[in-house]
Formats: sequence, C-alpha cells, structure tokens
Amino acid sequence: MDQTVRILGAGSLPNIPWEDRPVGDSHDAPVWRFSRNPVIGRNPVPGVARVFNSAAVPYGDGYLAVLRGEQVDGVPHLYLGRSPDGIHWRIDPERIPFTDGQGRPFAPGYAYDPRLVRVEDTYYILWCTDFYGAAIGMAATKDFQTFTRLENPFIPFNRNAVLFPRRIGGLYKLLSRPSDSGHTPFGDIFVSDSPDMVFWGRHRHVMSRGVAWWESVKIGGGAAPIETTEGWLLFYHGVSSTCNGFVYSIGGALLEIDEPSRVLYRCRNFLLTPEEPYEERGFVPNVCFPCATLEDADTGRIAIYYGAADTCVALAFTTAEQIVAYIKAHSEVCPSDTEPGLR
Ligand code: BMA
Repeated sequence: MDQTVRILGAGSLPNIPWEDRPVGDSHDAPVWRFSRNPVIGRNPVPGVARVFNSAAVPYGDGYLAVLRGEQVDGVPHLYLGRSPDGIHWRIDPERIPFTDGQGRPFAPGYAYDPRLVRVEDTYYILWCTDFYGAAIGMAATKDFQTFTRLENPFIPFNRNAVLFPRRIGGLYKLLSRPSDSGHTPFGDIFVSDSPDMVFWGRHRHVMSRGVAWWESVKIGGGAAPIETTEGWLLFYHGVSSTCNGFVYSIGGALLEIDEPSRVLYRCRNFLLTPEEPYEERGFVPNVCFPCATLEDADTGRIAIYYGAADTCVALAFTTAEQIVAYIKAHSEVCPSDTEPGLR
C-alpha cells in the first residue's frame, strides 16, 4: 500500500503486534482495540496485584517493558517484562534493581506511570517518583542489566514526563506536565531542553487543556512522540470531570519537527475513550492511559500500549496514514498552542 505519511526514525518491525481493523467498525476515529485485550491481567506475579500504565520497546528479537506494578501493599514500583511478541509477557518477580551514580542500590519510595524511550544507544526510564512530593524520576540502561539513576529533571510537582526519541538541534527534549502532588485537577503540557540529560531549561508551553470537554480538566504526554513526515505524532491523555470522577481518554496531535513546542494539528475528538468492561471497571474506573507505542516504518502500523482502569495493560492499533488524516481532518488548535517563544 502506498504511504503518503511515512514514519521516520523507527526501523522495520515485522513482528509488531497487529490485527486489522474489524470490518464494520463504527468508531469515528481509526483506532481499534486488540481482540484479546487485556494483554496483562491481575495478579501477574506474586506480590503484584495489578500492572497498568506501562511502556514497551523492541529489544533483540522480542520486546522488553518497564511495568507499573501495584504491589499488594498498594504501593507502585517498576518491574521488567519480557515478551517474544509484544502480547505474551513474562514479568520478573523482583523490582528493577536501580543503582545510583556510585553503583549503590537505589530504591525510589514509589514509582509509577513509567515511560521507556531509546535515544541513540541508551534506554531512558522516566517515572513519577517521590521527591518531597510527586516529581519525575529518571534512569538509564544500555543492557537492561544495570539501571543507573539520573538526576531528577525538575523540582516538584510534576507527575508526567515523556522523552523525545532523538535530540533536536543537539538537545534532548522532554515533555512534562507541572502539577500538584495529588490527583491534580489541572495541567498543560510543556517541553524542556537539555544538553546532557542533567540540566533542563528553555521551558516552552506546548498545549493547554482542551476546549473539547473530554480533555477540559488536564492533559499529559502519553507515548514518546513518533517522528513522521507530517510532524511529531503525539498520543496523549486527556481528562474530563464527571459527577462520578475523572475519565481518561486518548487524544492525538502533530507537533512541528524542529520546534515541537508548536502544535501543527490537534484533534478535537478523542481517539479512544473507555467503553470496554476492562476500561470502565477496575481499581479506577474509566481510564485509558497511553504510555508507549511500537511502530513499523515499512507498513506504517502503530500499536499503542495503554493502561486500562488502573488494573491491566491493553493494546490498540492504528496506522500512521489513517491517524494523521483523522487528526488533520478534525483539528482545532487552541491559539495558545501555536504561540512561539516565551511568555
Ligand atoms: C493519574 C495517575 C495515573 C492514573 C490516573 C487515573 O493521576 O495516577 O497513574 O492512571 O490518574 O487513575
């Protein structure tokens, strides 16, 4: 099939988890769920009650994941998952053994909503950590044997950070959402630069919470942005408030390649919203929370990993061609999303 939208940066991934869109699918947006969801269910290993909001990458012939494991004492920590196909996962029973810069063991007080992003020859793990309140934690690994903790990029409070998969203009770029320490009732996405993954600055606003009701409370980066010929494709989460609490849906936007603080297109519609039993029912009902994608540059296929109802991990699919067309056709960028420079 001819692709007018091409995925850049990512290589071939012929064994990407995949199913075609079901015939007769009546959803507005071209994102469809894996028919065998969820891919990680409850109590996957002793001591872990639920795994959700987790991130996977291709590694060797298969896949590795950094998983949010809610332990049986209710505290979240990070676990490593291994899979031959991105669908069936084996989870290490011990938490990821981080060390500090001196090689001494380091254990975060808690760790949740991990992202796992490869930049050059290093895999970076980002999560929400305890730093006198909720803040972003970071670690790096090259071999998934040694995991070295890095400096926390920001002061508290911030609970959601997503790294770009390559440097732009020689600088690392990190999306984040400054917040309060609890279940933040506000939040916009910002981007910050670093020459060295230690010092972060030149902060820029990217997107405000939306005009559309499904994302009117707060938004936060989801998967690492995917470089395409049409801009950085960002899957993010948007939150609405109802009489029964928050609802988390998945949205999409395209950011300018060389200056990703500029939003080119932003879809006014959600791409995926809770509707399956595993999304509507669980520890926290009505949550679809994207944390990673896999993509195959040859076919344009994209697999999205998302946490469902703070209880399990699920997969959904789209293609670069279809999702970019949908985002563009339904774009409604807020004026503050395109403002260049500092305020
Ligand atoms: C957010 C985070 C996520 C969680 C979501 C919905 O604030 O805690 O981990 O999925 O709430 O409960």
